[in-house]
Amino acid sequence: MKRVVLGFLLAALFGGLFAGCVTSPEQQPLQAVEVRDYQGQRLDSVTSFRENSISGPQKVDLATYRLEVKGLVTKTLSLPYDQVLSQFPSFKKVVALHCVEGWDATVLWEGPRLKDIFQQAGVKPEANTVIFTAVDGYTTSLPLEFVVNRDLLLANKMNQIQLSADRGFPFELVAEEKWGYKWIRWVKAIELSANADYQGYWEIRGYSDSGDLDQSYFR
Ligand SMILES: Nc1nc2c(c(=O)[nH]1)N[C@H]1C(S)=C(S)[C@@H](COP(=O)(O)O)O[C@H]1N2
Ligand SMILES: [Mo]
Repeated sequence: MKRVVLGFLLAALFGGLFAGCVTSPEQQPLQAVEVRDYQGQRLDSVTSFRENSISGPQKVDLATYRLEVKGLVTKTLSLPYDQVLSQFPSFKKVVALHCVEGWDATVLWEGPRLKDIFQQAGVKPEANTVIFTAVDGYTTSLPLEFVVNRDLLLANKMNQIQLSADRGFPFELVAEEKWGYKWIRWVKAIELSANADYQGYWEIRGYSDSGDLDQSYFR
C-alpha cells in the first residue's frame, strides 16, 4: 500500500516537473530584457528614472493614438504608432537625461529622427520653432535648426525595450544637451511654428527657454 502511494507521489512529482519543462516556454513568452552595456558603455537601468510628471504616468491606447505633425508644413501628418516605426529608419544614441531636481540617467535611446518625419511633412521656410504637445497636456519647444542639425530622436525604446507608460510610451523626445524638462514624454503633436518666443509648461513657470544644460535653468 505504502509503495503504491510513494509511486503515485513520484509519478506526480516527475510528471509535474516534466510537464513544467515542456509547457512553460509556450505559456510564458520571453520577456524583453533591457541592455545595460552598449559598445563598452555602462548604462543606467530604465528603472533609475524618478517619476515626476505633472499628472502622473499616462496610459496611451494605440488603437486611437495618432502622432500629429502640423502647422507650417505642406502636408499635415496623422500617423498611427506602427506607421511611425515602419516609415522611418531607427537610430540609436547613448544620452544622459539631467533633471533640474539633481538626478540623471544615461541610457540607450532608439527611434526615428525628427528630421526624417519633417521631410515627409514638408516644412515651410517660415518655420523656425518646433512645439511639442503631450497626452498629459505638457508642452515644450525647441529651435527647428537644433532639432534638425542635431538629429534629435523621438525615442520609442530605452535600453532596447519599448518605453513603459511611466517612461513616456509611445514616444519621448531625446532632447540631448537640454535639461530634462525639454525631454517631453507621451508626445502626441508636433507643430512647426514661426513663434520663436513660444513658452511651454515649465518655461512659462520660470525655466529657461533654451533649456541648455551648460547654463542655469532659471530665466
Ligand atoms: N509629458 C510630460 N513630459 C515630461 C514631463 C511631464 O511632466 N510631462 N516632465 C519632464 C521632466 S521635468 C523630466 S526631468 C523628464 C523626465 O523624463 P524621464 O522620466 O524619461 O526621466 O520628463 C520630462 N517630460
Ligand atoms: Mo525635470
